[in-house]
Amino acid sequence: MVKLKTLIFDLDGTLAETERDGHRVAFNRAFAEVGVNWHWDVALYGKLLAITGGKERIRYYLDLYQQDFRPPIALDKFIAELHQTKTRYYVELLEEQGIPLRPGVLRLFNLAREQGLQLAIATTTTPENVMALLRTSIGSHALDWFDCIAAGDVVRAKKPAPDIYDYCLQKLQREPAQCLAFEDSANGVRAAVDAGIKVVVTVNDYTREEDFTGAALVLDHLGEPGQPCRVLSGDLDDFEYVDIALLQRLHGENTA
Ligand code: XBP
Ligand code: MG
Repeated sequence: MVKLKTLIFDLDGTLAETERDGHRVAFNRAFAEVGVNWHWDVALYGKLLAITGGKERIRYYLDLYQQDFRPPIALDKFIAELHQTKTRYYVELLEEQGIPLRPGVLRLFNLAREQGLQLAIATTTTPENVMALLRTSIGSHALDWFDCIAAGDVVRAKKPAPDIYDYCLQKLQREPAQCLAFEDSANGVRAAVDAGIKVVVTVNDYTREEDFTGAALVLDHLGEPGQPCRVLSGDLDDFEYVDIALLQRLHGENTA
């Protein structure tokens, strides 16, 4: 029996609802600062989320909606600088108003640490953003809770490619069967599943209707005592919220 050793968390949409009121707002502020009249409203941003990675998302938007745009400098450089501006606005936004963690996230981090499970992050977003979210939602000490923070451009192919999970497994020297992943999107599920890792999904308004084929469990959120989670697919047994015993059962360990 392979024991569950490591919980690997996606960041955006899974730890916190960062997309609509965080990244999207930061993109729009960056567009205004560099003087382009682009605006990503809530619905358009939902479509653009099909492409992971901020730089990749800007390029996708240009290909689809701004074919006449001629950048003042080479396009790669223009996008990279625009994206740096966006990251500055995103970190500022977190520092000024914060974005809370989703239900059950902090509780699960604490339980995992108490019960000797390792924590890691595998995300498409930029490393500064991971640090800023952990720092502003929990505190700087939380950065030490994660044995691997795999983020952004450390791999060439972003989710739905499995590369970021492969990278994380390699850094941690873990087998996929020793881990469970937590994701909010179909792209994230594909990445985890293709890396051979079982995945629990907590949906949000942008991802609720996506195809989560291959996920072990799909929930509305991780739940808290007194705030039970709802199952969208899979089996929660008698559990009202996600805890380590449930994860061990899902992973295939006999905890009886
Ligand atoms: C979500 C993403 C990211 C963010 C924006 O990543 O696709 O691109 O939307 O962040 P995940 P950047 O769900 O894997 O955490 O602009 O820094 O890419
Ligand atoms: Mg996500």
